Amino acid sequence: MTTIVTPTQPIDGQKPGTSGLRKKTPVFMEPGYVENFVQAIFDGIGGAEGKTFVVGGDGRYFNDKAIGTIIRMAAANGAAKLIVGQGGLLSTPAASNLIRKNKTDGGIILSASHNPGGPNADFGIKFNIPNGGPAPEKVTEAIFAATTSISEYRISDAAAPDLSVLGTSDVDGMVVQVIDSVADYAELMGELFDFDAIKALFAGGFTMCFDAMHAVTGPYAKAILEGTLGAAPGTVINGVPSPDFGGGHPDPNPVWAKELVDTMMAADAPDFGAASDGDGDRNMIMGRGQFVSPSDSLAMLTANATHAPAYAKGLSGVARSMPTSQAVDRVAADLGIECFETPTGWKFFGNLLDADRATLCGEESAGTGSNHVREKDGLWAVLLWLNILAAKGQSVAEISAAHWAKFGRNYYARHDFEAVEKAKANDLVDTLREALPGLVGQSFGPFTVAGGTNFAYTDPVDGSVSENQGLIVAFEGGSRFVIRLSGTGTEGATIRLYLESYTGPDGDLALPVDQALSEIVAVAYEMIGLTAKTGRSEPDVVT
Ligand code: G16
Repeated sequence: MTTIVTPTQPIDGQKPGTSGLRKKTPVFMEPGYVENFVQAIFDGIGGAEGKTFVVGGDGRYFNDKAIGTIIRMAAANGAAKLIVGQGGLLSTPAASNLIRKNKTDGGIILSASHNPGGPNADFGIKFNIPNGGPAPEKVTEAIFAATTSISEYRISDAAAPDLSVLGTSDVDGMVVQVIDSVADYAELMGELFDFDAIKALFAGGFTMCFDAMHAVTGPYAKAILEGTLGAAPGTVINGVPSPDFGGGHPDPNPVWAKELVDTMMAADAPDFGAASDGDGDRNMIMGRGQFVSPSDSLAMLTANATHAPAYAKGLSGVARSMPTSQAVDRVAADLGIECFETPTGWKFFGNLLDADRATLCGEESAGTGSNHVREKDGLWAVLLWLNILAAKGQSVAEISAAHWAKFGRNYYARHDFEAVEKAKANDLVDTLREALPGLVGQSFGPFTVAGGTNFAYTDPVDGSVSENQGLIVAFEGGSRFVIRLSGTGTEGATIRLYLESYTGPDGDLALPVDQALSEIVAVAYEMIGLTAKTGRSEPDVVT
């Protein structure tokens, strides 16, 4: 077998965003596109010679072909070994676990997360570092720099092995180990949680619906929930991964997980409902007749985490992304632990977790996780909820009501405006940014502006600074809105408007969310000049 050194040229736009490089699938399928980016990953991390990597993806269209290319390129770049999930499948948290457990030099994960999959949908590649977490900005910048100066890539002409068969093979002197995609992850979950208590819960007639959304979590959820914990067969729905996710968006929110929402809102709803996304790192939590917002879920998990064996000794701290509601801040203050506010992107939690400054982390975008891996973890969040429900013997509704009665309620929603012309979206954000300093003290409807911030973050561990991470307009009394442009969209710009209205423990804690937010929505739309600047008056998606 020989290594072929292929001359190439830089391809525009191979700049990793919030979570790796995400583009339309046909872009990734252009000749040399994957090859250039993978070579840039290897070059950006100082070469692959003698290194070991984990490789896997969420099974979306083109996953198999891209993995074949990565295997042949890793061999040609002198890698010692690849650990690959069977069939090329690994959930993002499972990949993070394997990187850590095997002390590898990192991993390459193929996913566009919650974005749809298929020949005309979305694809993505990201690199995770040896701690198991997404590459921080200094690494993604080095990878991007390599994409702009690349002149050749290296690929073996050996055939990639059959990934459906477990075992070890040799590709041009490199070991490829195909492993069970689920086993190591399932073992880790068994170490973190009180599986006996959850088993007893199910044995006592507790019912649940888990929507895997035709994505990668299906095999994990079936093995753990139905196989190990004894949930009734059929608890996991849409449990077979498909390359186009059954034609849907594998995005666990009330819009895209409608089948689950309908089930949980029905008169005969199960006790508990949950969904996970394309690559298994996001989660949605529901009780009977009730959606738990991701921000509330983080706050409630933080308040109750000590019921799970892994967190029984307490939490060192907690972290949330800036647009996530401030509900968890109140819990952290009550527990007397640190609470960090980071930019959007799981990569910003890595240093806090490594330094044991934070034990739990979470985001409004349906991501929650802990120090067990360095990615957010959908099934982990579901299992922590189950552990808490089992330990407390309460329903989701009872836990929520008690939580709000103690801490008050941060009513919360995110409005997304998709495929907005980039120039218009930038103009909207630029105009508000310039207006921020003059807003303080002004009144809009019932709200008086307490502060306007162009959010910047200084990492408390390594001192690195990330600027321009979103605009915050804070009102007196704890309500606020945040605006930023998505870093994961693949078409035009996606404007994300995050709306939060705080009601204290003595206020009305059981309002419909849209009613509780109606005034702040009207004020925010007006203040950002939404319709004047974009022509839009309704969000495309509300989560
Ligand atoms: C990624 C990041 C998250 C982020 C989300 C949305 O998640 O890991 O930290 O909150 O994107 O980002 P944006 O608002 O920039 O679109 P995932 O699940 O897509 O990998």
